[in-house]
Amino acid sequence: MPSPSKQSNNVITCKAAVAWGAGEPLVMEDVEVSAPLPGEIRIKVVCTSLCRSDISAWESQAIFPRIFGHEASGIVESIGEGVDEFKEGDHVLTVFTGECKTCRQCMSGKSNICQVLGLERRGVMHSDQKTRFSIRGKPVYHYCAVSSFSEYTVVHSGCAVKVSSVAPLEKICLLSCGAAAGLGAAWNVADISKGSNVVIFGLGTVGLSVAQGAKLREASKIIGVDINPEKCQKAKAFGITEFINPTDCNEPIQEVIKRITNGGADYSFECIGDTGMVTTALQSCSDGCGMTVTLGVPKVKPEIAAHYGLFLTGKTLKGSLFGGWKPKSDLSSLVDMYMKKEIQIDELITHNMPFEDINKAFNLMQEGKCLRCVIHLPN
Ligand code: COD
Ligand code: ZN
Repeated sequence: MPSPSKQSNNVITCKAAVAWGAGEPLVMEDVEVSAPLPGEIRIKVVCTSLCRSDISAWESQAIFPRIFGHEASGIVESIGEGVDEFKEGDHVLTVFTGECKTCRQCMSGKSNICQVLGLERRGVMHSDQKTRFSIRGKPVYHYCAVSSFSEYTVVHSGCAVKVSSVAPLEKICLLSCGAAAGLGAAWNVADISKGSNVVIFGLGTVGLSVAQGAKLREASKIIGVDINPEKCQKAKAFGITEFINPTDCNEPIQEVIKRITNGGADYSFECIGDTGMVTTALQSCSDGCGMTVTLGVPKVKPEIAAHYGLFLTGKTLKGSLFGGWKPKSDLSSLVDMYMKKEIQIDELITHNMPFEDINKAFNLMQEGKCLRCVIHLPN
């Protein structure tokens, strides 16, 4: 691929993998990336991993043309006016739910959902509802205000975190979404206690990271549920003590769980993105104190059906986004934990591939043949 070019107005023209329509293979295009506006930075993307929610949005949403990708690492290339926390050359992780540090939610110790830079769903930048990408002058939309399937991207400075320059960017990109979301759901949202019983529905990167979090909290039973039998072996390495494939069971999965946990799990986690499974997860946890945590982003049927009796008996249903982490405040310490080998990430990476092969990563994930594919952008 030819190298990116910079014009006098500081616009960069570079390669990006553009989605032109729902479910259509991405196309490598020459895209103009504007200079960062005040409060923004432009990042040279180094690595980006493919997350299930990129696939779900690509299959089901209507905003096109669009540049997906929201789990990424990179190097700051240029800085917009008024940004003093970054300098050119800083190593960063992008974050799909930002932190302005000044709004009511950011000031609260109880929430990580920023009122200014929270999840952006319309495909534009938070500040002016416009895009920073174009092809021959026509706008190309963003995804989650990150859009890392591009050699360069522009993000709000509140949607990037400076990390240690010695941390391997080809690994820590996973902490920008999936791995951190799972660990945080176990630690911050559920706050799993030692000796408890945990059940995890869906053993992708997110579910396995919940398992790792549960293992590090010394949960006694960590039950993994997945319809893909190939997940069993990997699951053990992440702390799963029992693997159940619902297709092998002669009774509803919640009954199996209740039996092996003597009445229900203390914590259940929905990591599939299927709202029907949220109900099953609630039914699988214990009366009185059982808690279900949702991590999945559903592709279809967003409504949850649950009999009120489930709550009458004292169960809790808790939502989570990005594992409750405040990204700007918390993420660099997760990188440091990885560097000290306190958490595992490498084992979640099943494939590495060059940028031009990005559609292969989409195929692998659709076919359930990978955990994380790390896509390496050109140097
Ligand atoms: N029963 C059991 N297991 C199932 C079933 C089923 N009916 N259906 C699918 N599964 C399994 C699959 O075999 C697979 O192993 C697993 O569920 C899902 O794993 P992946 O690899 O497809 O997905 P992950 O782990 O990358 O993503 C997980 C979520 C589906 C939870 C996804 O919604 C997500 O990434 N959420 C958290 C991140 C987030 O908040 N993103 C928001 C940014 S927009
Ligand atoms: Zn905020």
